Amino acid sequence: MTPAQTQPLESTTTLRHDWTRDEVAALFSKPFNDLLFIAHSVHRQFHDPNAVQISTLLSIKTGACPEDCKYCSQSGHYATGLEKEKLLEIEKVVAEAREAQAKGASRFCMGAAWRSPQAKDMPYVLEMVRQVKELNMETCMTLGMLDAHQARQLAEAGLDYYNHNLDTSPEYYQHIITTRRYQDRLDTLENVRTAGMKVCCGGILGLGEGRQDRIALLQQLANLPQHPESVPINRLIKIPGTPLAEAEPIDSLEFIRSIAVARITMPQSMVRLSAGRESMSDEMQALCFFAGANSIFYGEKLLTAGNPATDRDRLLFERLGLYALQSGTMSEQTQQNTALASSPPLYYDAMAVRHNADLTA
Ligand code: SAM
Ligand code: DTB
Ligand code: SF4
Repeated sequence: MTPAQTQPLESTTTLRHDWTRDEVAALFSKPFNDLLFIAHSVHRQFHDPNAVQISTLLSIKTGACPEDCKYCSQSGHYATGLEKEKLLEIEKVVAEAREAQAKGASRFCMGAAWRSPQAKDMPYVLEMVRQVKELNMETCMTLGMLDAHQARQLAEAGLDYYNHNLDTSPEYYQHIITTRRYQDRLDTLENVRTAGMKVCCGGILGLGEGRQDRIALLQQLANLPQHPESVPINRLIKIPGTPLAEAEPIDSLEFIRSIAVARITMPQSMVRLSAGRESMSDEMQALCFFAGANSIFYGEKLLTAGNPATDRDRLLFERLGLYALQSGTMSEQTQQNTALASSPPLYYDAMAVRHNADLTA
């Protein structure tokens, strides 16, 4: 069955960029079953519900970061015991990309612990992009803030995605990071867009924020001039030595709700169940996929922290009947499904949704 045939909603979704906080809050407040039903219906309308895009991460420059993000193992402000590493050699990065591709990753994401790249680093990272592209993999980088020139350089080298997260609400941001402003993040996102790259932008949950901050984060993301193609939702991995080492974990159902709201407000985007899967049960991950997550990081290490064993992920995919999207198929699928979707806005009425569901039974 195609996604269009299985979706129970009569009307379909248009992309909106004018979400109010009250509207996002109303989604969060829905009964869990209603919220998940709506999110899953939207998901089927735009995506193959059993396809998951797989990315693999590599830290290309580790630790000693001048920024003070309170969650991060790599910040030079905290004693986390992390071993620092200079910018890796290009050959080493390409070898890692080749290995990730052999294991099924369609995208290779390279992360550097910088506030922003320096001019002397650019030729190396540009060459990394060119050589990983030659493997016929999608490329993503996260190097901190970019000015317009750096963004153009990366785009010209062929970089597909740039990851730069808003992390939390504008109001809570200063409690988490003091060395830059929310507006700095928005400026980099604009430079990335203007240069023509795809945007990967999301946040972390479990920083001690309240629901109002999760609402505001998702509202910010959904109201960007264009939705990020990729929306990573990270669950805080508590790093000893950081100020958030003892943070109260976010409730699992609240995390799943957040995935569902991301799916509803950014229907066409890939929502990535990002850091923190190691601490999630298979059942919780299954609910995240049902709620609209359709991308993961695969491989036993993220940048510095752990990720589920590849055997566990393979088994999970098998048990859930999920399969890995091949490079390129995601955008084709999204385009196809977008073409299937017509213009009337989705009417978020749980009773109407139930009624329509009955009609398709
Ligand atoms: N330095 C770059 C920057 O800040 O944009 C990129 C690297 S940073 C590690 C990328 C993202 O990873 C952060 O924005 C944050 O959302 C996530 N992250 C970092 N440490 C994390 C942790 N301990 N748990 C969960 N997510 C984390
Ligand atoms: C994102 O949102 N999550 C990834 C990726 N973008 C770069 C990074 C997760 C990092 C988790 C902590 C670590 O490995 O140090
Ligand atoms: Fe540096 Fe990025 Fe970590 Fe912040 S999240 S300390 S900018 S590596």
